[in-house]
Amino acid sequence: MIYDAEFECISRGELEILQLKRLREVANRLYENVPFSKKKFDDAGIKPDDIKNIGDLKNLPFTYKEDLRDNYPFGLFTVPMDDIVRIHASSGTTGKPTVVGYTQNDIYTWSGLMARTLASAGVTKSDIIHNAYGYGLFTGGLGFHYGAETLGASVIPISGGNTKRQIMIMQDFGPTVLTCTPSYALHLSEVAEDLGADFKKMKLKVGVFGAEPWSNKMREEIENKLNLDAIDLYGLSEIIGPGVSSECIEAKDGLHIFEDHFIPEIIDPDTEEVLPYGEKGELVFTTITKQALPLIRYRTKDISVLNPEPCKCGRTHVRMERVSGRTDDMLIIRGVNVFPSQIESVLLNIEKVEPHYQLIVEREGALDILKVNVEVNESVFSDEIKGLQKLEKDIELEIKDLLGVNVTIKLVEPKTIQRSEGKAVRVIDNRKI
Ligand code: DLL
Repeated sequence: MIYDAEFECISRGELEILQLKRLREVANRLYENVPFSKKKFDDAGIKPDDIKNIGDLKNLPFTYKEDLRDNYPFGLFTVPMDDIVRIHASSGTTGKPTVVGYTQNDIYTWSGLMARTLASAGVTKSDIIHNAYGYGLFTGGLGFHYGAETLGASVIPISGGNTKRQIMIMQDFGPTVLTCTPSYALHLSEVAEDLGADFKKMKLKVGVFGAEPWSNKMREEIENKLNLDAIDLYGLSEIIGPGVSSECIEAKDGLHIFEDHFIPEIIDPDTEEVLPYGEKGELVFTTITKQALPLIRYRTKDISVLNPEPCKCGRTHVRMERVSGRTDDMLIIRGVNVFPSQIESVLLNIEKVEPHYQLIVEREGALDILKVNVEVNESVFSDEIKGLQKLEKDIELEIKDLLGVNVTIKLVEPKTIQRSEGKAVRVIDNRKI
């Protein structure tokens, strides 16, 4: 079903006119309300009124995650705090999160886009949605929740965790739609198996999965194990949260980007040059309807390809291929974004450990496990085993407190972590997805 045919099936010509009008409004809004953005425009020698056609977008300055960090927490908001009704956040490259804000109107926009996303997965108001994305600062839980209500579906706000109880609720309440990360979907299937619960006897027909990379192979596995159609959706907090792009159930072949709200570009991350459709590069988005925190040419660091071919579902918006990787070293562990540099900064604050460490990511069953091997100095290593175990637990707690992620710390002998002559290999990712 197409939720918003007027905009989702708009002709390319009309779309460009709409995008240009909205882009000019956003550029003016930033220029007039955010000193940081005005300076960026001035430094680039450009004024919002210089935007005469949509091709002029490429002359505007980029926005980076660091810009949000440098203006932490609310410095890039274009409206006074009185007009902000919601705040979310995701991990940044340092200990500080990236903070995003929404006006009431932004919440309407976002809810509409999430209703669109659900509709493109074939969900209707008759469905019951088991929403196992985390509720809280993460945009997943509340993003889906509001979208489900806007569509008129019934939503079970189960959030993440307590998996056995989730299986019971799925059996008893009969949800027809499952929303969670793809790895959690697989975990649910394992726990169900242990409990002797059978997905073939449940009513689930579709799952809307995203927030972390996954592959078509993993899609097949999920579809077989959970007995449903699995749909990919993509988004990031800075741009709005989930609801930036979504697959359609008709084709399941690329994610339609909601171009009446976000203008995508693919660039070469090194030269920063815009690449033509069909070439692989870094995704860059410009938000053209958001009020509180509009961003121009935001560098996502996600790697994808844009496909302008018409789709059999009738939507005219370009499709992006599944995100195939990132240009930086960000890891996503059970939906939580983790940068090796964050782990490093915790370790470096602990006296007894050396600055030599390695992160090992594994998938045990369906769950991501992050192990950290850390060298300690000779005197610590010759301590009693009890002391070493306590230190391991202390570091684990510290990381959990600061970054919200569970890790397993293993203290290792001095000089056992391989030294490298070039870039240190800090991360070994053994997950096969
Ligand atoms: O993960 C928003 C979201 C919530 C998307 C629920 C989908 C479902 P952040 O926490 O800011 O926001 O993380 C954004 O996650 O830059 C990608 O690297 C990655 N990501 C999100 N969706 C996908 C996907 C949410 N479908 C970062 N495939 C992004 C691959 C994804 N990676």
